[in-house]
Amino acid sequence: EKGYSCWLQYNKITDSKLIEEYLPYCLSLSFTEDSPIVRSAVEELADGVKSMLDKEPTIYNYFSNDASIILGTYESINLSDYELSSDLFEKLNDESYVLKSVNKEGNNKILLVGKSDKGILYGAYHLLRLIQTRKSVNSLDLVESPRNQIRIINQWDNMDGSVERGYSGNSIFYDNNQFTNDLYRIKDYARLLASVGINAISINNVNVWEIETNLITSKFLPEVQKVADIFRSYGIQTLLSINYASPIEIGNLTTADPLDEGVQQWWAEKVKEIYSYIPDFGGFVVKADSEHRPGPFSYDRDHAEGANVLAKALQPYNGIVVWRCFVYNCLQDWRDRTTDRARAAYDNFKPLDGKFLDNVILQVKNGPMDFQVKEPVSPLFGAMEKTNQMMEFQVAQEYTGQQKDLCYLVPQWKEYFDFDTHAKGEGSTVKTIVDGSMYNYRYSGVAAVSNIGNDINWTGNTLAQANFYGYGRLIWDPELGAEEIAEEWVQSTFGNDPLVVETIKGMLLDSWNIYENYTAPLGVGWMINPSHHYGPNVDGYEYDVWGTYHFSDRDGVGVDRTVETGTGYTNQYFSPNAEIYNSLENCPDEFLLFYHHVPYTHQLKSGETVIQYIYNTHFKGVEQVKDLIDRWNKLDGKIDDYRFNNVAERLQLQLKNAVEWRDKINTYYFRKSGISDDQNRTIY
Ligand code: BDP
Repeated sequence: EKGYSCWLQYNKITDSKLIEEYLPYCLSLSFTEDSPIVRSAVEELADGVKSMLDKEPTIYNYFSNDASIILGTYESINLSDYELSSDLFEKLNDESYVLKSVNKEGNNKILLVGKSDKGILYGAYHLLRLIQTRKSVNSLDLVESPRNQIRIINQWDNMDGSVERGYSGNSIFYDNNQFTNDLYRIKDYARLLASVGINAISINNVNVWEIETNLITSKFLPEVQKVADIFRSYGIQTLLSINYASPIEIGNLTTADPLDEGVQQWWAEKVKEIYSYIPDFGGFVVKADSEHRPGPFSYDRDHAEGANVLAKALQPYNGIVVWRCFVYNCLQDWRDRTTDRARAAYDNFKPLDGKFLDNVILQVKNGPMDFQVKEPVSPLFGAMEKTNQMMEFQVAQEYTGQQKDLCYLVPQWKEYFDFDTHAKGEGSTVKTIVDGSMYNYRYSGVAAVSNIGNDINWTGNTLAQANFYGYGRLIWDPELGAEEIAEEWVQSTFGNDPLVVETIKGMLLDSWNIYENYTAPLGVGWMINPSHHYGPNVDGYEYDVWGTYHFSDRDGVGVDRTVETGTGYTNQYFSPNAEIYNSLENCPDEFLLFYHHVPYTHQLKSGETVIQYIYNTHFKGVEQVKDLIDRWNKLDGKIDDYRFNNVAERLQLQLKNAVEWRDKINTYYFRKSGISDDQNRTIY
């Protein structure tokens, strides 16, 4: 095993007690209606059962009372036979399902009823997960619905085969400016995505270069269609990132002005053409007026005007525009210390609330900066009552160790979800905004940048699969615990040996904090090498036009974002968050340097000074990485060599990285501050 199957291992069960329990339920399978999605569910169940129980189930493609697994939609199954009523299903959404164990005339059966075929597929994966994690299936009585409507993954794949911020090989979609022929791998990717509930994918980078601009032309649409056909049979809608200047670049127009009639007409026809290939096409993902990408600003139009021209074209087909809010001035003058990149998304978008058509959804990064190891939640969440929003996470570990260093991100994502914005008083958590319930958004959900590539194990570091898995599971149900998700993932991926499960789970759960310990302290962010974003670089961004500084000098460190003396960013939050962050006294330590510039001797709530905290965490972080290595080494021989070595090698790289961070950060602050470590440890 090299990690290719990820969490869909379906390893043979050897415990005879378990076989005794599962086997009677898995002898045969009957499906009451047919569709490509139902076929995917049946195929997965049959393969999983055969592999785990060594018994190929008999398959009936009609209703058979004899079958031990019966699956169908609520309209095709005689619900009353199983003490179910259609009232229940009327209240559920299209992706919901019921899993129920029943005993009919002395025979154990499992009933899997979907509201639609998508529900059946998700239920099939659920059942397989239960068996993989050795849960009892004797008294199942589950009703499941995803909490978030759009659950999308964004590929940052370029057609030359490279992946922007990819740390696991090249693209599985493209090579040499063509689509790859390996449709099997794309199908396996669809299986992985569907197994954790992902229902949409954008298949090209948000930065759309010349060649990818042609994805929406007849040159490539037949290929996009093939990919979309595969994803469709796993309940996944396909979207494309587009170039805002397409009317000029591929349409021979002289403008891309969204208010120009010729441009509007052009988009309408273009969209019609796309739907002739892909009737359930999802829509466009757009990065406009950001980091040198074209957009409506060139024509003095705002983002709403920019997005609406696309939305209008997509409306007749129920397509959506996913408009990204990662907009800031990346050419700010580094001598201008008043520009605050953190303010940008809110300043640009908040004034436009209510101006977007209702098939536009704003995709907002979790924090105001850019996927740092620690940054507060974006103040845009809650601030736009009349505009659909979704949250963007980054599963790819761009700033969190690039899949060399271990960093399990589910705990971080949970913090964002659980954050109380107070937008409508106490309890206005981010998760109730992004799931659409707080403001009744027509479209809502969560997006994330994918971390996969064509490495044999998909994610470079095998343990980084946990982030892919965890992303899907958490956005399906934000109430799941980070530990629960980690445990499921380890069991499905590495089996059920308690030592293996406890060790890997523990490593995952500790990893985010460890990474934070040896990198940028107390929320200050950005002390990373510019451009490739791996390893420490204390003053790199100080002299970089892209902005973001930590303002360290001989007297202190941190960014003053207060209203009185700083950038005023704190005011973008609702009360009482605004006042809490604005106050040096009340600001939580974890974000202290994000909001305040303080002397090195400033005392944290723990009693430690800032400078001593920096030294302590950086020494500690390295020790913790050594400890991770020891913990992993205990698994030698307990898991297969390939995956063992894959992780062991990366842990060594992590150690090297942590040592470099420790030494550079500690030395830097020692020299800046002139204050010694109170334990006299070696600082260079
Ligand atoms: C940053 C990445 C850059 C992306 C950009 C984005 O460094 O490669 O293009 O985000 O999200 O994190 O558009």
